[in-house]
Amino acid sequence: TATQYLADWRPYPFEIDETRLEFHLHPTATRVLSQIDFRRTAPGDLVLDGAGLRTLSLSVDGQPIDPALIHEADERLTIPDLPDRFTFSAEVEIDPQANTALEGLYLSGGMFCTQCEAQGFRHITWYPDRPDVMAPFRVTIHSDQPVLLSNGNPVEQAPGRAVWVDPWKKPAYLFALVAGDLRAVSDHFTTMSGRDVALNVWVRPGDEGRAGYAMESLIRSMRWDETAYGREYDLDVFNIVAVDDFNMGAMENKGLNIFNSKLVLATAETATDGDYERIEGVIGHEYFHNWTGNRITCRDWFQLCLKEGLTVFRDQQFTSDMRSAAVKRIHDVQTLRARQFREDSGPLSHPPRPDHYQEINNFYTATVYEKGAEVIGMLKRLVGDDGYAKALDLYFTRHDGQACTIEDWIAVFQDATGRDLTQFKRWYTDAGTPRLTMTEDWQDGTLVLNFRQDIAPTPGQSEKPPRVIPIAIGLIGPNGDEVLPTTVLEMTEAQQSFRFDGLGARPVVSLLRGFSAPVTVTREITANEQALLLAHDSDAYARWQAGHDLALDELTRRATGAAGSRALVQALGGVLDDAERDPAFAALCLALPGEEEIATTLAARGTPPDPDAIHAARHALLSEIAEAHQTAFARLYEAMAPQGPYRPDAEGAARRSLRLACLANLSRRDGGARAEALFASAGNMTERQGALEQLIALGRDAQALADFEAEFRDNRLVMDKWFMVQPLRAAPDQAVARARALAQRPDFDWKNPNRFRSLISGLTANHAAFHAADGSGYDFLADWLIRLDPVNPQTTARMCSAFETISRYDATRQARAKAVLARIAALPGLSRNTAEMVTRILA
Ligand code: B3K
Ligand code: ZN
Repeated sequence: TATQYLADWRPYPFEIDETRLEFHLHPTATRVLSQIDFRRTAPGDLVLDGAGLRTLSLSVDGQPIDPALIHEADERLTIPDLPDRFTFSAEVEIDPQANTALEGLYLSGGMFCTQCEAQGFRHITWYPDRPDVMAPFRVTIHSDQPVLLSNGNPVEQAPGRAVWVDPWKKPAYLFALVAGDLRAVSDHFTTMSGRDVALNVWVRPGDEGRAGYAMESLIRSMRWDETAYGREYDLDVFNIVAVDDFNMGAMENKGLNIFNSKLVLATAETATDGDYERIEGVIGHEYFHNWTGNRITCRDWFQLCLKEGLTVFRDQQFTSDMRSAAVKRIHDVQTLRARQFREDSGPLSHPPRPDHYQEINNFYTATVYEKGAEVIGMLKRLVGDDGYAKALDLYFTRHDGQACTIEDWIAVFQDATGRDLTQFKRWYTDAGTPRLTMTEDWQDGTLVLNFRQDIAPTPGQSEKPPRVIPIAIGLIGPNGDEVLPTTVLEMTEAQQSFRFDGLGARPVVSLLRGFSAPVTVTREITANEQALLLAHDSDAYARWQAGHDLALDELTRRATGAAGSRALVQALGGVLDDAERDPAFAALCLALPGEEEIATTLAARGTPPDPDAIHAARHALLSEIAEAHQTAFARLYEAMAPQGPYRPDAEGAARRSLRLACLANLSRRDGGARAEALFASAGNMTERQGALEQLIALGRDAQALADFEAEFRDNRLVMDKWFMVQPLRAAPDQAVARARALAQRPDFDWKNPNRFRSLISGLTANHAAFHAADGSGYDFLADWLIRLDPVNPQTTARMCSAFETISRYDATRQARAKAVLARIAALPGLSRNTAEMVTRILA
């Protein structure tokens, strides 16, 4: 399979004045008629993409085109010798029902829907399926389905027929069409310039009562983008559709966002606090794409982080404004470390802007998304809030209607602020997570901080020149007072020192406040100093990080056979005393680093992690904590009981998170009595799922699981949770057997991506179970990847990343994992998606 290179990008030699599409929908034989008005801008052939199309006719200005110009293997149609202006027409037939890959036009529960990013449109008709070819679209849909939707504004609606016109130029990946028996939850929004926009969230009949939160989130998103970025919506209608079969979370198609139903449907009884927060965040994310992605799009797919990094950054800002900024930052850092640092330290490491790929769908990664957002956060820290605002205004005015590159993005910051960002650009082009090492010299009231940055080689990149790293620090005196407020040090060299004079007593450095750069930190610090920061740091992230580091040190020592200390147990006592003042913070501190993170930390220090020892060490430490603080846990469990009806806001979620953290500790001693009581009495899914997870961990789950199933049998999204928590929370030596048994059930509808991911990722997230020494976890995953690949390559390939850490482990585990990967690699007809992932992991 051919590798695509950034260096090979060439401008398309035509522009499109209008694209007209006519769909005659049929489950197995949909006909698509297209007329595309091309205008030449440079010499060259017309090259169109098409995949899996039954081509019925092709013509240019009414003259038939020889079908021999189609090159099936390349999925291309090349027409030479065309005039400067012409209309290309095609008629093709496609089979939505056979489309299990869920790319292009497909059926979900009898409803027609589309997913075109990145290259799905070529499965619909012949087209320049590349993001730098933008056009206004006119779409006519013929179908007996009651609701017919496409992008833009509706211009004709009659039974059996609808016409939609999208006046805004867009690339094909933003095209969408939906036809089905749908019901709308409707509202409207008046924009900052006074235009009225009709808003609809479309769901299946019966789900109307579950779409209210999505609608509220949409309205909050529209208002926020006006106040925070001055961005106004630009069509008469904004539609969101919930579909059950979807490879990803959601898609920002112009004026017609299509969502995985799990990111739309929520009630207190069926959705957790985490679900609500994600719904709000993803509704925001897709809405914000209207400006960062749609009005200004990407020139080519190598630039994916131009829209994704920026839009993640914007949705993070939105969530911090809607909820708690401190909690949001800590959550984001946890996700970045768990997913992106992991990716960056293994065979799949790549820069936020990669320069080659085989299958672009394999690059919708934590690096492109989450690291892409961190890079923007650093840029904002370096140029300041005003500089950032100026640069963004310039970006929107200069590039509206264009398909852009990371170079364009950096240029607006340089032009708006006058700052040279040549070195900064390495954050986009270089892979790898810098390791920042700090040592301290203290003498006569002067503190010198010496920093060194090291970046390990990554696949294809051995040279790693130093990057500019904004290091936010503060200094805390021995009595806990802040002696230096937050100061950003700009590190530009491989080694650099910074000096602070006139200090009274030796302070403790609060390092990397707010997680000011995506780096790992190595420093010498005592448990007492960590405890001081945990108790007194004015920066919430740094305070949490101090406790987290204390816990990680304790856990890694114990997991490698060293004796335990009481430092963490004692420090948590202080956290618990203060817990009622900030329940969310206390809950975050009580959630000790997970087994995966302990493994990562050990591996980074050159010790192959032993999954069983890690599990045992963590279990033992949790039991000590549970015992030492049982009175506080019991008190707080009662104090955090619900005060009135469930509300999915940050305050309520904070109380519930602390309550569930207390429950986890209490369950270690009460045999599950409280968890059973809570499971039976709780009126919301957050507490019910939390209680169920404890019962599974204790092996006392039979009744609760049966009750849960009886109650929610007909609710797919809730049953997904049921499938996920069992392999996730089961004891490691039972989880694989359990997952195998669950996979035999008739309701394990494995072709549905949500159901597949629930069960399979439930297991792969159970670290000691997935990495079982006998290889049973690896075998289980491989068996299912092999089964899913011919059906849905995209979802299969994504889940291969469970293997990205194998080289950390001992020789036996490595050999077992490599053997199953080789088994996958050898399959005849393996998809390009999965083949690329397996090859990279084995390289
Ligand atoms: N842009 C889409 C992702 C499309 C995935 C293609 N495999 C969702 C988002 O990031 O908003
Ligand atoms: Zn996005």
